Amino acid sequence: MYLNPETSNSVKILVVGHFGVGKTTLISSISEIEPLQTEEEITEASEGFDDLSGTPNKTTTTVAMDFGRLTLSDTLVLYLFGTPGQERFKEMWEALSRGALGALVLVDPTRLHDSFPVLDLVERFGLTYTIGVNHFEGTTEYPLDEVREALNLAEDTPIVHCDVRDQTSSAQSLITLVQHLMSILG
Ligand SMILES: Nc1nc2c(ncn2[C@@H]2O[C@H](COP(=O)(O)OP(=O)(O)OP(=O)(O)O)[C@@H](O)[C@H]2O)c(=O)[nH]1
Ligand SMILES: [Mg+2]
Repeated sequence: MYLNPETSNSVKILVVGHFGVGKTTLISSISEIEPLQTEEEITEASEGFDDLSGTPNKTTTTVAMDFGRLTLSDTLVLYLFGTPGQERFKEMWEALSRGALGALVLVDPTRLHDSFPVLDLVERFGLTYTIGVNHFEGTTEYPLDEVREALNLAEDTPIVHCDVRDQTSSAQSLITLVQHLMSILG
C-alpha cells in the first residue's frame, strides 16, 4: 500500500520490551506494508540467558530491528521500529532511538523484573512512553493499577492492555501513546 501523498506528519515510534514479549508480533499484526523483520533462529548461545518458558513455540529472535508503517489519519503516519529484546543486541538502541518521538513499552506482567532494564534504556534515551500490558493466556491477570505500581510509573504515564496479536488492540495502544505525546508536546 502506497502512502497517501496528503499525509503530512510522519512520526518515528519505537516498539520496545524484553525478550519475547511480542514486539515483532505487534508490528506484523498492525503494519499496512509488509513488515521488515530480521529474525534468526534462537541459538544455544541464548540458553540460560533468555527465558522461553512463557513462549515455548518461539524459535526465532530479532537480531537487528523490525520495521512497519501505520497510517492513523489523513495527516498522520507512524513509522514503527522494533528493537531486539536480547541483552546482547542492546547497542542497537542507540541507532534506533535517533529521531524517535516516543516508545510503546510492552510488558508481560508475570516477568516485570525483565522490564526494568528496558525502562532504564527508554529513560536514558529520553523517550516519552506508554506501557502496553501483554497478558499471555494461562497466566495471572493483574489489574493495570497494580502493574503501574510495581513498575513505579510516573502518574501521567499511560498504561493499557494490549494483545499484540490483535490489530485493533495494538492500534489502540499506539493511539494512546500518540495522544500522550500530543498532550506533552502541545
Ligand atoms: N499464547 C500467547 N502467545 C502470545 C501472546 N502474545 C504474544 N504471543 C506469542 O509470543 C511470541 C512473541 O514473540 P515475538 O513477537 O517474536 O516477541 P519479540 O518481543 O519480538 O521477541 P524478541 O525479538 O526475541 O525479543 C510469539 O510467538 C507470539 O505469537 C499471547 O497473549 N498469548
Ligand atoms: Mg522481535
